[in-house]
Amino acid sequence: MRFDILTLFPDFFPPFLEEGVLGRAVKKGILNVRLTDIRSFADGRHKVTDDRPYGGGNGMVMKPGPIYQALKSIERTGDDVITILLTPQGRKFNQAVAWDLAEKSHIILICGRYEGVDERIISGHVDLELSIGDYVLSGGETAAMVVVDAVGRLVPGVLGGEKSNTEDSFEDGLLEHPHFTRPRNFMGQDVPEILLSGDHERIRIWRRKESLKRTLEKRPDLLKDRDLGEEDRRLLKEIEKLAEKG
Ligand code: 9D3
Repeated sequence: MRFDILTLFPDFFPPFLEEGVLGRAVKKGILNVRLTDIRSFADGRHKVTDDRPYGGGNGMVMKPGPIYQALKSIERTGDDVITILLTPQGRKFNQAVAWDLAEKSHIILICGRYEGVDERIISGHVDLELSIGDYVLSGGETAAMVVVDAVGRLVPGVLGGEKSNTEDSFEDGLLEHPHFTRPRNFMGQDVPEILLSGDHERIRIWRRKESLKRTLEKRPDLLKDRDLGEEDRRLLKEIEKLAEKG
């Protein structure tokens, strides 16, 4: 899969693209990420990329010209190309959107800065606007990293030896059970006995129950409107009984 990132801050990205799971996928060539400095497409000696808003008001707006020229410079590979603008006004990014984007062969990400980009870029050259959540960032760069991370790891081969995507908590729609590793006793706290028992079926059920318990406690929204299997319904009843007793 190919990503093109259009940004005024290309230097943010290389460290993030060199480490961990993503770094390995980039080295192997499964992910191809290119950076385009929007400023290099600005005119004149000063390479101005922003300007005052028509109609007045605070803040600056990203000029359409440099972004348009930067987009034009990108060779569109494959027939499944999508151009995305990272903006607070966008559709909220989540795992379902990530799976949709994982189908694309080529994703072009435009990182907004300042108050935003000239509307004519959005109406004429953007297929999708994405936000990563309801909080204020300084620009689209960190959001673009989130999208590359979440989508990139869904591309076959990227996770390699590590656990498969379907084992991930958000794939299952529940929060994960607690994890423990050595030592058996840490600062007076023991690892739950059952995890040392070697009884894989009982461990599986215990983990599933912990998963449901946590989800009910911390993210009840994830359980709403969800069709649970027979085992999950039984475990939830046990959890509710336990809660009643206090
Ligand atoms: C202080 C300016 N804000 C007025 C209420 C508007 C605003 C404009 C531009 C707020 C943030 C930004 C920069 N943010 C992004 O470009 C951005 C973003 C975000 O802020 N939150 C969540 N997702 C994203 S994606 C891009």
